[in-house]
Amino acid sequence: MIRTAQFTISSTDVLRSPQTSLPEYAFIGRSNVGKSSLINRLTHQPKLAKTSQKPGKTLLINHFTVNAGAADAWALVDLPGYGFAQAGKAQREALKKMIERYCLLRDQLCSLFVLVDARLPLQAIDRDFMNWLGENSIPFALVFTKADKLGKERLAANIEAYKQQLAEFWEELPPTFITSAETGLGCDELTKYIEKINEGIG
Ligand SMILES: Nc1nc2c(ncn2[C@@H]2O[C@H](COP(=O)(O)OP(=O)(O)O)[C@@H](O)[C@H]2O)c(=O)[nH]1
Ligand SMILES: [Mg+2]
Repeated sequence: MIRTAQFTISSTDVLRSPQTSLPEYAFIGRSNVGKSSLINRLTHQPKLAKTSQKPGKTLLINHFTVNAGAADAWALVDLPGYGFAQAGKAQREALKKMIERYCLLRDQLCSLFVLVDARLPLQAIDRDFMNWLGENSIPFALVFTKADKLGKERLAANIEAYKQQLAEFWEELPPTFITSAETGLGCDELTKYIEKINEGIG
């Protein structure tokens, strides 16, 4: 159960991230895929993470604490979106470095959630990033977003096609979740997944 959630701090580098031992989960994906919206829906706080219709707004590592002070507390992170085309090359490179350093050096990171738009086929940038995670043994789950924008059959067909694309170069698929920040679809499953990992650690 997510009872409370609060903003902790923003940081520009993993070494400036809060020094806590809470199990941590981070949301990542392309700009505008719905990272902040899903965090808000999960935590039942519509204004916790800043959302925007304009992509490329989050340039910091934003830290949140769930159930602060309780035995079942954990940390949630909203990472900057990758591959924002309109950002300059230097900014894209800096963000890439920030993201990679966080993934590689954040010891308490239990799992990343890689968010992808349920309406789109596998995008090269997501494929490359997930391959990079695999090569570096960084655990992650795949989260399809904006499921409400598709009809039931279309959604099922898209997800199936997406998984088949992944299966072309992976032997094993990561855990997957189908979500909507609009309707709350998949949020209970995501929360339960996190709690199960936390129980395994605690
Ligand atoms: N219909 C629908 N729109 C969504 C959903 N999630 C996000 N959006 C919209 O997509 C845009 C980008 O969302 P945001 O959470 O800021 O994306 P971020 O850049 O990945 O953090 C906003 O206009 C949101 O309202 C969803 O599940 N359903
Ligand atoms: Mg955002």
